[in-house]
Amino acid sequence: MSTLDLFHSAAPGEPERIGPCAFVLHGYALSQEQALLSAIAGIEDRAPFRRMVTPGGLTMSAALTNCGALGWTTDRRGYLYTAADPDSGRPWPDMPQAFAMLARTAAAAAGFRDFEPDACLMNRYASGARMSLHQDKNERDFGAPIVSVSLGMSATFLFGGLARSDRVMKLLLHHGDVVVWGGEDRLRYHGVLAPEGATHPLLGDCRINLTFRKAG
Ligand code: MD3
Ligand code: FE
Repeated sequence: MSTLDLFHSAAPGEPERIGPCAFVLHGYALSQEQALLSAIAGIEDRAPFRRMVTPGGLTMSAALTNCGALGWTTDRRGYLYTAADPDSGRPWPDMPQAFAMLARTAAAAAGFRDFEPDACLMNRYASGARMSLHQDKNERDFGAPIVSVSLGMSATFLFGGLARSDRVMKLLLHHGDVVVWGGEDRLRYHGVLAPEGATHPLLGDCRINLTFRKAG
């Protein structure tokens, strides 16, 4: 079977398997788009999107913010989760009910029961912004899955293997798609190319991605 066949093997509405423990739920968040967008607006008010500087001194092209008990940030020591927003000194905004519910039901639909995320990292990609290949390793427990929700413009997601040099597969993610990664796929290298295609009627010329994690 070719790589492309793998991406079209699911029946409509079925989770599409893209790895041993990784699934795409096409359009899973669509029915929640209004609730999600108004929740994002509320979070942005309290904790604006900002572009982080990596420990190596490079400014990331995507802008980020967080909600939930813990938020992912950078400082001179490296990457870390903190309870407070370093820009304001205040706790990160609470995780909205609509976020927590979506993450939990999507995880369950992909076979991961009782997912209780304590962190939601929100990435905003303006045109040209991207995220290069990396692993997500700052969470305490790799046993919990990661749930990702794509909103706005489409973008090509890259997923590789457990070594940076492993072959990378590509998957175009659209507004409303949800991806769930767990088990042996949890530590795969991954990245995302700049937003592509038409601007989005609700979000304009950007893509927003929510990633739910159990970080603490
Ligand atoms: C696969 N974000 O924030 S989400 C990140 O589209 C990040 O904003 C990308 O990578 C984005 O760290 C990709 C999908 C995703 C998130 C975490 C993963 C895929 C993953 C962890 C392991 C394997
Ligand atoms: Fe990541």
